[in-house]
Amino acid sequence: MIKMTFSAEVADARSSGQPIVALESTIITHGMPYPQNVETARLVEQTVRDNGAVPATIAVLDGALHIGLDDDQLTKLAQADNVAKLSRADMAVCMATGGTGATTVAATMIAAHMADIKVFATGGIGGVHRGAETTFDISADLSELAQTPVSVVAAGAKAILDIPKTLEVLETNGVPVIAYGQDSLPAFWSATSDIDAPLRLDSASEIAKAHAVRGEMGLPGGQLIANPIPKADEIPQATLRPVIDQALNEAEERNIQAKAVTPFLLQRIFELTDGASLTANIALVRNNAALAAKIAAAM
Ligand code: PSU
Ligand code: MN
Repeated sequence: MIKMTFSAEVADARSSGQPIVALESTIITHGMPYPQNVETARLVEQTVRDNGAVPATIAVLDGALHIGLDDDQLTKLAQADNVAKLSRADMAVCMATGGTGATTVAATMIAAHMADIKVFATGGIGGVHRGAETTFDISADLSELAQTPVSVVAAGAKAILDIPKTLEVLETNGVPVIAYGQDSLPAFWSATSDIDAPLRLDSASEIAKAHAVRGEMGLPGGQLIANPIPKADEIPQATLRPVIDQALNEAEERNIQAKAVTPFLLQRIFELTDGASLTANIALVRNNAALAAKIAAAM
């Protein structure tokens, strides 16, 4: 029933036992404008290769679950309008009806696990939105981390979110949040925040080992690896704070809801920073891809 299609590169890596890193596609369709989205997707794939692993960008195309996209498929997806944003709740319906959709962190984790891929790189995970006490807007990415055994390398949760509440939900659900190489929890566009990460590890091999130990213990779920954006590429928190506040106010005034919230905020912050947020976003995704490749190789 399920149609799972591997790219030639990924099929080859599977048969020869090379390390593979999963990559999501919502960041392409809903997280960045064209043509930077497809340029970034290609750069991120190349970064994975340069660091010793094979990239598998995941999406649903005409009902088939693709593990690895060729350049033509990547370009088409990046240019398409009205691509669905798929999470755990809507992935199966999309596949059953022959639809096309981009996978969020949650959906990419599900697909990666189906394809036996243990490491996944993205920009920033979804989390608890500010005002969640009235909207109940909590990303399905968090519950996915609690149940699907994939290690996700991200630059923390996106700074548009309520970070303390996001950490609380992750803790309640038993998700290890591991800062890489520093005590402070990275804040997406900024390398540090004023919150310490619950855990810290300093090498890819330790992260790989922790993933394996969880598996041996029979614990469900994955790990969130919070990898700071390189200092040279960061936008300091103080610069971003008023921009994020303005974007959040506009979202409220325009009554932006549900799946549209994150894409709206990212687009407004891109405009309000004259593109600087996108430049930082590209740098942090590449940095995450490099670390994910090293973790996958260490496994
Ligand atoms: N990382 C980025 N840009 C993005 C995303 C992650 O740098 O656009 C996407 C991921 O697909 C993540 C989604 O799962 O944003 C979160 O959406 P929501 O807040 O609606 O759960
Ligand atoms: Mn949401």
